Amino acid sequence: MFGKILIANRGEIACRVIRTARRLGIRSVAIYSDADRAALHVESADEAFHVGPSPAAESYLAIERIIEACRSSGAQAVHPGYGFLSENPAFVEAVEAAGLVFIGPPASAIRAMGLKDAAKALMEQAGVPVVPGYHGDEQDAEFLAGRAAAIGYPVLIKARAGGGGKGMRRVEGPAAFRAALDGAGREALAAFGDGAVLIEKYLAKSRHIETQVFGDRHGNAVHLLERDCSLQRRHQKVIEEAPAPGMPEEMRREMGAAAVRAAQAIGYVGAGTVEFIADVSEGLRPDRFYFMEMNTRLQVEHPVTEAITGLDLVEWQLRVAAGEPLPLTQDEITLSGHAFEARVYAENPARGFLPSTGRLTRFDAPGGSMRVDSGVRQGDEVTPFYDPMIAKLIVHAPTRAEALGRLSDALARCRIAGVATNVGFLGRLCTESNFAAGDVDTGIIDRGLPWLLQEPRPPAEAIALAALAALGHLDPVETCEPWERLTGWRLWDAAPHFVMLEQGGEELEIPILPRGTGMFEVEIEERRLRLSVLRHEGDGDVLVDFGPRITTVAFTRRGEELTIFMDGAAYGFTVPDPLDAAHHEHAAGDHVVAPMPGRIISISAMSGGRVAKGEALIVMEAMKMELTLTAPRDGAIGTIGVAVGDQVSEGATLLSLAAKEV
Ligand code: MV4
Repeated sequence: MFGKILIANRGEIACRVIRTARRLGIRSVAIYSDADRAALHVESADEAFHVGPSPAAESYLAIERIIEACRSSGAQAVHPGYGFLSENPAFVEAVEAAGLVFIGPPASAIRAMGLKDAAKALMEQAGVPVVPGYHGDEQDAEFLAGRAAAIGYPVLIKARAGGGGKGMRRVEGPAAFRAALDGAGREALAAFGDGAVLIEKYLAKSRHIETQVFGDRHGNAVHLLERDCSLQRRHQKVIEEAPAPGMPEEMRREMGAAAVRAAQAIGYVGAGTVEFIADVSEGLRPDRFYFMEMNTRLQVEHPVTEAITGLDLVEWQLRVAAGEPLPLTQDEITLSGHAFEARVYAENPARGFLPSTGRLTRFDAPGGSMRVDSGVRQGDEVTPFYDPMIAKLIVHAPTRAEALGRLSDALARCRIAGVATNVGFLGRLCTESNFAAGDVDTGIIDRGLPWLLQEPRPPAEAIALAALAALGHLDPVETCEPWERLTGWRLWDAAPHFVMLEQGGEELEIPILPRGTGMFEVEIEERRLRLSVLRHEGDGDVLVDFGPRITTVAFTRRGEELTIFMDGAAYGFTVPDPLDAAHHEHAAGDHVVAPMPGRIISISAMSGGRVAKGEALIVMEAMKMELTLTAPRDGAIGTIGVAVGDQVSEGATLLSLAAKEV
């Protein structure tokens, strides 16, 4: 076995590989770009080498710099992860030319699968079923139109160099064929520098089912069952599962055997995935699955296979690369339970899933029996340079229903702030009826998109908590001195504090009435909510009594951004900066707000009295300084919410001017 390996990747997959290397007593070397100097994968590895500037083309794709890092570190082998150089045969050759081992297939196997038309021809010869269609060299438009007619419409035109749906066109009938062909060819040429296409029968209702395969250097190959990746959006996988729901045992056997034949046909070594498309217009049938392509790397979704087989696929990769035979025979590989993986992304579903960058001001993934594969930690920055995946949540349970329940629960307990995420979207997807029933197909997300994108409006309870958090009432109280805790509370009558919040483009002004230690009344849309803060559990978690319901909520505040986590949802609010409010008349509007926590020293305003803009109204002591708060505009004094001697928190409304006379 190797003594030291270099991981030519970053993020969660680099961390994933490092974990297994460490367990096997193999030292790990990370590489990093400028943006990743303090990244988790750098910290996790035994050593780390800089390979270049932040853009991947100058760092994680810079073959020479990476080979140089291998030499400097003395690594004996290179794990490519997924993406970046993982399926680049020139990289494999460079690694091998440097006298190192590539932890993956031979360059020849990658090349054999690189062009879809050649791969399909090869697979057909190997007895692997392929979608009825044309995948030859002839590209004459007349000729291709003839083939399309022979296949029977609808047909799908695909780029032979393609993948990810680029250069793909569905054609309903002969009249539309020429235009679609020209479009697909142009797109393929632009994307891959190769305009050649192939034509397939279009399968109207399909599933994406893929088989995990492994080969060793001794001519053995096995499969590790299948995954269903039908839940995709724009050819990006969203939730994957294993095994494929409803898969008949006979079909599993046939698909597995076909995948092994595919691997053997190209002399495959290491971890690979054979992607099939299953025609499910009449349900899953053993004779209705077809080879699509082979991914010659470890895939993002490999953990669901690990969950149901109990195997460590990275360990297998390392053993095979070191020349050991496959650890198990086909008979020894068994299926146990059901697993799901959800990909949590920093992206904004409401804005067309636009990647969201920024600092992860909060990142709490659920613990317990859950597997969370991540390459970032709280406080890290999600940059525009790389894939914005934050984490993969992987659950495993005896049955599909239980596993889906766990996934749903895990998503509900995810607390992420600082960037937009797809967590709510994933949570709703878990409740989609066809998916929940195991009746999946590749169209589920597109058909459900309108409601999957519906972010719920915050309930009154969440707005109330946001208002309390804005005033600091959800912060842990440091002192045990009861009088110090009675912010704004007076025996004879409670003085309301007004909190300004912004939510979903709306401005809210929320009155809060302190009702004693940790007790408040909050008025929202004419409704008075009574609630008590019972306990601070640390890190923003608070136990709240809404009477009769008690629930744990959480909040994160950074600058003006406030997130309330409640009942499995995250609600974002903006709290206008009180410092701005006090100093900028446009923001101050009708209120005098405490710019920081402190004590009221004197009040020169009188209820009903007229004041001029800039006139001193309240003096408070804050951080051992005296602050004079002035009238934000000309007008009459409305309510005075504080008394001399009151302790007030940052953002508390101290005084309001009467509404402007028109
Ligand atoms: C197809 C198909 C229907 N019929 N091929 C999408 C990406 C590329 N890997 C192949 N894709 C498809 N090929 C035939 N002959 C439907 C798709 C397809 C799809 C496949 C898997 C998962 C999601 C998908 C979403 C849209 C279309």
